[in-house]
Formats: sequence, C-alpha cells, structure tokens
Amino acid sequence: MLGVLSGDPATLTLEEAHRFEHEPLWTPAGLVWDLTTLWRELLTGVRKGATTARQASVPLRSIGVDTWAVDWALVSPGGDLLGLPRCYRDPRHALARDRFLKEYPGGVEGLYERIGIQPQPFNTLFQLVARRESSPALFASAPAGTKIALLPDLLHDWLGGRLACERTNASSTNLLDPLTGDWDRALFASLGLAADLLPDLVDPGTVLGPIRPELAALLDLSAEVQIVAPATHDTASAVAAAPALNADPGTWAYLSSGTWSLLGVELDKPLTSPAAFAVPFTNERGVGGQTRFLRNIGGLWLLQELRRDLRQAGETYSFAELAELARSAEPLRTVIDPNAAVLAEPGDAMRKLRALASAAGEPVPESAGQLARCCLESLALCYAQTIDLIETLTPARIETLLVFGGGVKNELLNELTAAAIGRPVMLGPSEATAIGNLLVQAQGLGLIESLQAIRAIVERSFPSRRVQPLASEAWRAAHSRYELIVGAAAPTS
Ligand code: LRH
Repeated sequence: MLGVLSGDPATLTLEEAHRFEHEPLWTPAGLVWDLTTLWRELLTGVRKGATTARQASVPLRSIGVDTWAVDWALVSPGGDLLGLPRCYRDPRHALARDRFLKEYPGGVEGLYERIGIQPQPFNTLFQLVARRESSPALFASAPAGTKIALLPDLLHDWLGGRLACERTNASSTNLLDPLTGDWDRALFASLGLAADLLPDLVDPGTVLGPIRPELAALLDLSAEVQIVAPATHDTASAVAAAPALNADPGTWAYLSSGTWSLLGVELDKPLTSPAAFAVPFTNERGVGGQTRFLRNIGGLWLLQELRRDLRQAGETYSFAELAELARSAEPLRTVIDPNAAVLAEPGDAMRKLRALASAAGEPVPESAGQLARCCLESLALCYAQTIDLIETLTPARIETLLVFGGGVKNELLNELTAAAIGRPVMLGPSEATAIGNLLVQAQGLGLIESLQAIRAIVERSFPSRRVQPLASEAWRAAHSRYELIVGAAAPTS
C-alpha cells in the first residue's frame, strides 16, 4: 500500500500497489511459510508503489512492514535463513505448549501473571519449545550472532536498516516483560537457548536505517529511502488507526475484524487477574506504550475454512455468495463455540462445525447457508459476551463498538454484530492495518506528533459509517444459549 500524506490539516490517501495470495505449505518439517515468494511479492509491491509515487511526483520517504504476529525465523548475521519459518497453525505447537506448562513452576496462571499474554498454543515461546525438540541441530549449529527474527523484523533486515525486534510484535511472543518492556531473559533462559539469540528491542516508529544500496539500485529507488519500523504486529497497526478521537476512552471497544476477530479496549497497564485469565484476555503492547487488552476470537477464518471445504466438496462460492446464502438462511438456528480449539487448525470445516453443533445439542447445519450463518451468528454472540466481560473486568462502559479491517466489508456480520451487542457499531476503514502502519512510519519520520494526531488524520481521511442495532427478543434468548454452549467463561472475581 502506498500512502500519501498531504495538506494542512493533513489527510492520508491510500493506493493499493500490489495484492497477492499466499498460504502456508505442508512439508515433512511442518507447515511452513513460503518466504521467498513473500519476499518476491514484497519487492514487486515496492517497485509498483514507487512507480506510482514517481508518476505523482511524490517523494518516497520510507518503507515499513507488518505481518500477523508470533511467527519467526532464525537469521544469521549474513542474512542467511536457518530453516524455513513455520506457520503458527502447525499442530505440533499445542503439544509443546502443554508440555512446557506442565513443567512451568507457577503453572499456566503463573506464566499469565508474569507476562500477561493468553497462553495460545502458537505463541513464539511455545513454538521455540516445539522447534527445539523437533530440530535440536537447528539451534546447536547456529553461527555466532544468529538472531530470532519475527517475520516483519526479518523483512526489515533484508530491506536494510538493522535487525531489531519491534515491541508491539515482541509482546505477542510471550517473552516480553509487560512492565519493563524488555525481554524476560530469565524465562528465555529456561528454554536452554543461547541468550544472544534475542535481538535488540525498538519502539514503533524507530528509523532502522536506509534501504540497502543494492536494493535501491535494483528497484530504482532513491538511496535516501528509510526503513522505518511501524507497529509490526498487524493488529497493533490497526488499533493505532482506530478512528476514536471524539469518543471518551472507556466508552468504546474495538474489533479488528479479519482472519481473526480481535476485540478489546485500551488500558494504561496490563490486567492479569485470574478473571482476565479465565476468559482469556491478553495484554499486548500498543502504539504509545498502552496495553491492548483483547480477546482472540475465531474470526473470518471460520468462513475462509468453510469456503475452502465447500470448494473441495464441489460447491464453489465467492465470499459474497456465501454471505448471501447465509442471509437467506434461518436466523439463530445453530450456535456453536467459534473459539473451539479444533476449529483453529486447517481442514475439514464442515465436519467440525457439524460435530460441534451436534455435541452442543444444536440443530446440525446442513446447507452452505446454514453453515455460514452459524459461523457468523456465533461470532456475533461471542463479541457480545466479550463486551460484557470487558465491562465486568474494567471500568469501561462500552457505548460503541468500532470495527475496522477487512471484516467491515461483510455487511451481514456487521448487522448481526450490532443486533447481538445491542449497541451501535461504527465501521471504520477496511485497510486499518495499512493506515496505522503508514501513519506510525510518518510519526517516526517526525511528520506526526502523537497517537491522537494519528487518529485525527484517520477520522479526517476515512469517514466511518454507523450501523444501528435492531432491538430483538430473539438475540436476548440466544445470549443465554451461547453461554450454556461455551460453558459460560464467566469471571470468577
Ligand atoms: C492477526 C494476528 C493476531 C494474532 C494472530 C497470530 O493477523 O496477528 O493478532 O493473534 O494473527
């Protein structure tokens, strides 16, 4: 995405330079990312964006990369990769987590209290345990100076600048001390890995250095282009772009809606009580040092997987067609737990959804429309439950839910969400992650002063749209049904 910041007061315009599909690949060594393809596509995007900028006589100032969280690779000082980066959905991670937590002295609650991150099987900490067990030689043979690089950090290193780990994404590793903002070196040492594998940490907006001269020449760019770390965790970038300037803090929650649904609020400091753990809420680091107190919810991954599975069974639908089928299906027929662990791994979506419905004593969804509606309504019910839990655990009184990310394009989900939560939904930009990324780069270059100023630019540049809830008795009844199905993750204090 090419971003152009102009005018006074400043506004941002976005231009899509390049878009591509990519998927993890199965190999005997695990489910891995095709990193060279990602790199090639990234360079294509930079080349196309730079051409557009040149044609518009706009100087290209900086480049910054964000990706999904947690995934990493080992990179030697020469930029060589040691092994392919694994995808976080690799099934081995859950087993490694369980083994680690069994031996961890304070148990899972102790780890949560210490780091504040929900113990998802795929957190980098548990991935490292899995990898050390499956490929001990990988670490043993690593040359001096080798670093663990989260994927955006690795791509920044390849682009130029220096290898450093940006803090919003570092918080997703389960290895960052939430109070000091430094690595929890004692926790890392307990893995038996060399301490100097951990790279230096930097804040979002840090100028890492100029693009590599070879790349500048290859891509026909000015050697002055800087590599600037945005909030490299995509969700942190999206939350930075929440158009929330005029709402009082404590009156809004956000939903970063995409493959995952990340629903939460901003807090001044982490909240790691047993009740927060029970949900579980996580405490990731945000731009400006605040805490993203949020819950990972199954998200549109459910629909992506359903679509893939239907296609394999010979029924091919676009997302729009699937949404239309869902719209005409019977409302609130089947409710399931959208966070069921079994749904997080790829494959077999129809069988899994039906089995979950059947186990919960719900009518089994048969048609594509019924299956899709079941996914969307279950997500909406989970959003409602999560907002209630936020109000129980924090002083927040949520009047509005700000939704941003690709999910805002799913009109049906927006309507169901408003109905389920019984509050208005404000639809922000679908490209919130790219917007937050670009504006934090601009902040790093000294063009914008604060997070507040970033959000003012977002509000001016990308008008939000309001979806009003329709009061409904049917949804009220569905809440208790949902609570029963998921076993009411009610806080204990
Ligand atoms: C969303 C996301 C989310 C993480 C998950 C691994 O893309 O970064 O915030 O929990 O992917």
